[in-house]
Amino acid sequence: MSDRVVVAGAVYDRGRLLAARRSAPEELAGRWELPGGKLEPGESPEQALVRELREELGVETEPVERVPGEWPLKPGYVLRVWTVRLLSGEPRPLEDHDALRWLGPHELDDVDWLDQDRPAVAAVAGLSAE
Ligand code: 9L3
Ligand code: MG
Repeated sequence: MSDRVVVAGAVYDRGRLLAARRSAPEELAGRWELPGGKLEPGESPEQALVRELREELGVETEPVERVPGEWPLKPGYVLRVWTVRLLSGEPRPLEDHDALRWLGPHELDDVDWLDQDRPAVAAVAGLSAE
């Protein structure tokens, strides 16, 4: 069986990357991630990402490009990441997060990323440095 996809957004605004601190489940709470979540039946990854960022952060976004690569999560799930442009709204931690931070290019190591997000953030940083 193929792995189920979890989508996450590298939301950029004025050169800073948005990091979100998870409030649940207990074993992930307090760790930072690129916000997103699981696909619902019938959704494309891009549709799922736009929906998740609307639900979790209250913003309208547009996926820009897929970040090359794929990172294993818990068994049966993989993480795929898109860079995302903010179209409207100011992100707020509405659902599943209890804090947000905008990280400048030299601040990407300042938060305790989820293990699986660490290589994804490195890939994102590599893209934006090009
Ligand atoms: N996950 C890991 N890194 C991320 C995201 C968005 C999600 N950047 C993991 C955490 C959960 C699973 O994927 O185990 C599903 O995510 P969610 O639907 O709880 O956000
Ligand atoms: Mg989520």
